[in-house]
Amino acid sequence: MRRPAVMGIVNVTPDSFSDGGAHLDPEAAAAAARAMVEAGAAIVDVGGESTRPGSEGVTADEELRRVVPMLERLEGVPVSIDTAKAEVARRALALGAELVNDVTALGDPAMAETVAEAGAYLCLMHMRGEPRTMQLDPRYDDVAGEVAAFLEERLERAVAAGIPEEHVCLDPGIGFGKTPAQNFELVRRLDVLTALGRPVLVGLSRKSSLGKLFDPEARTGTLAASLGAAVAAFERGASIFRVHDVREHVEALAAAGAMCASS
Ligand code: HH2
Repeated sequence: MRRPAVMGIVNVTPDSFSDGGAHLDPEAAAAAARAMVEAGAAIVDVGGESTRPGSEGVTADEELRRVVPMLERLEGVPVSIDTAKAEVARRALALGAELVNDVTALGDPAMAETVAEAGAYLCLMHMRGEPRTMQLDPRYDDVAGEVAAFLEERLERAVAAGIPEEHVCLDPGIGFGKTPAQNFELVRRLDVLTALGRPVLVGLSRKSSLGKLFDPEARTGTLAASLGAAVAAFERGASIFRVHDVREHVEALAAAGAMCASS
């Protein structure tokens, strides 16, 4: 039986699209992370820079100022660091993080070496362009094929830098330079990504594509829509789910998993 794993999201940022400002106190952020593990999260993804459409990004110093006080309070909690900067990844790994969630898939030339040296895990995510401009009329001839080709090339790069292939998972990057229709096509054709032989992580939680099913102006999706999307992705082969609402996803995916189980 394929067991779905849930990655809980804790953004230590003032401006993340959904939980921005909710976790600025490091003690409260650490408590939220521990509660996610108690609710069934396999790992907690800590982020200090919003990548929402239109965002400008922050310096490494500012990112470290946000995440380090929280990471120092997370002993015993499995942690992933959501960063595109090797400098931030290095510090987080030294503080016990086990996985680097890189939304630029090795955009920083020092990232692969940093992950390899630490013997850490790595999530490679596809993004078209950069957050500031990525939603300005994204076009693809074949979105699933192009995303898969990009991730395959970055996976080869990671392995060439000394990261064991078994340490890498792949993510189509829902909402990162894609229209709602392109996001849904990526989930519908997830087999093109699972064919690369690595676990596929998806981040559909509360994303605006889900909200836009009901309201064209929506900036976030509802919990119910997030659960439906996660189950659909699970049925198409995704195995790791990056979510804000951990307990609800653990329960929904356990139910979906029980019905997929072979006896
Ligand atoms: N989505 C976001 C951030 N990091 N990482 C992966 N691997 N996959 C995703 O889909 C993904 C991600 C955006 O969501 P969030 O962290 O909630 O918001 P923000 O970027 O505004 O902080």
